[in-house]
Amino acid sequence: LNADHVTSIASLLSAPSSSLLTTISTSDSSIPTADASDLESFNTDWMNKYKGQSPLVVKPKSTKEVADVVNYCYEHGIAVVPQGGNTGLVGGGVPVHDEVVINLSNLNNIRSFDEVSGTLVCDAGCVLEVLDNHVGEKGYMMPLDLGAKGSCHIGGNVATNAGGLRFLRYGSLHGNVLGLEVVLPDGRILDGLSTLRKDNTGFDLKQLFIGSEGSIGLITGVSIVTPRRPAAFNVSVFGLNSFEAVQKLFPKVKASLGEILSAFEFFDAHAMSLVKGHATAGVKDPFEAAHPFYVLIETGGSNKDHDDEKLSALLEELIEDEWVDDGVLAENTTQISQLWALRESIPEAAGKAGRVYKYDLSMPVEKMNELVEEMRSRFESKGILGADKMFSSVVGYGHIGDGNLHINIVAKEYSDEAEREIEPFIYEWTSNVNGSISAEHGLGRMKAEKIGYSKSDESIRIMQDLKKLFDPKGIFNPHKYLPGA
Ligand code: FAD
Ligand code: 2HG
Ligand code: ZN
Repeated sequence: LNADHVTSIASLLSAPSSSLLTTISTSDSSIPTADASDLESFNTDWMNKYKGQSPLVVKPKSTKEVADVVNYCYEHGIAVVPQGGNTGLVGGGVPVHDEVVINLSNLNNIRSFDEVSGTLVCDAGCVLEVLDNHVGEKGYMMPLDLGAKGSCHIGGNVATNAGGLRFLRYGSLHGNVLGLEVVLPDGRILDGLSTLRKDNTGFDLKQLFIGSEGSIGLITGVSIVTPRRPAAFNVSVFGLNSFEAVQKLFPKVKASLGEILSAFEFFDAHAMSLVKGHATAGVKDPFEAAHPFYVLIETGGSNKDHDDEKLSALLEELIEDEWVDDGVLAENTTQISQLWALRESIPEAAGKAGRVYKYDLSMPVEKMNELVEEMRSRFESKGILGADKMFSSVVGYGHIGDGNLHINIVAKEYSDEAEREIEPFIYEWTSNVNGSISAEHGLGRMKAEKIGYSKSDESIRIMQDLKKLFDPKGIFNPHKYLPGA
């Protein structure tokens, strides 16, 4: 490791006296060995952008095993990377050098579900979609939903404070998580798995771990409140001719649909082209003509007739009074999935088109498209945007109902030269409109040194003090999250 405060795992493994492998052995006495290709997926992130060289991946099956591994690493000054489903988009879940990967996929039991309160208690390594199916059978749903639901873990969701597609309706994990069980960097277990909705006794410590991206503790258990699953869902997609029309549509839709609105997402024509050209088979443009912008709305309510009536009246008005240029309404669950696929498969389509620089920004809604267009014309004027140029497309989309814009810039290759064309310009621009350079994906490796664009020096110093308090040896997720970590 290129850090003084941690021991190189490679040197420990090669040292004849090293007992690391045997010391961390689980109840299974045969310790599997791995070659480089087995380790590659744990060392490489979802985007293929960040790569580490860890020779060791540990997959504990219980909180006690996590604590033993972490305690061993603490005693020996060995750096670790907590890893969930490895779907993170800022390089936080893979090693920078040869840190030990503590992968939680074997810590995946559902501990309890209370059908009266809707409170779920589970291991951190449970996959989000598995949990959603589990509580779904009892008439509930997880309060968050993301395109990565089939792979990401609830522990990873909490560690990144993931937002996602239904944040608009169900809010942040800071509100939905009731308690956490966390292994601290010295191996102590902080048991805070409360199921209480109200508890004003002292500092709310769990909040520090929500969104801390594995920098101060490893989440092993999660207690979370789940809302009732709506009896009826409806999804509609509109084509609009300007970004101003998108902006105006949001308050109109909110006012008309009220409590049944569960998502309000947008994507531009460039994103639609990407999806049509590169997404999985079956994704189809439902419109005859292309539109500069698209909005997807979802409703979820307890009375289908009531929702249908409300939505039909709104759609009629939107078309007649030209709020939108065109619109389609899903008639069954297959069509609902098809419409959602247009929006949800944008990241995957971008990944198939090339190497993707991803920016996840919060800013006033009226500024969003200005930035996307400025980025595009900046590249055009330099002659570096086009099918076989440095960048092939700039797409804008996101959770507009939450003020969260995603910009994906598709490049031929990842290179310092390409990155210099984008940064620091995009961060400065965002900072100048008082936005956030990380709305929901976190800081990870990508933005550890950039936090100053969104937070004051004093705030950063306090965060660094907190990091030292929890992790005095700096062994948890080094080189990530905070400057100088
Ligand atoms: P990982 O990628 O494994 O890890 C992410 C970070 O959390 C790392 O820093 C890691 O060290 C830490 N970590 C993981 N598990 C633990 C743990 N148990 N304890 C402590 N630290 C831990 N994000 C959104 O917010 N909204 C979206 O809509 C969204 N959509 C996505 C769509 C796609 C197709 C993809 C690929 C990603 C998307 N993401 C989205 C990003 C990502 O899925 C989320 O950040 C997710 O919450 C990460 O979970 P994970 O289990 O994969 O974590
Ligand atoms: C989404 O909203 C995710 O689809 C991913 O947050 C965004 O890939 C991205 O940039
Ligand atoms: Zn998102």
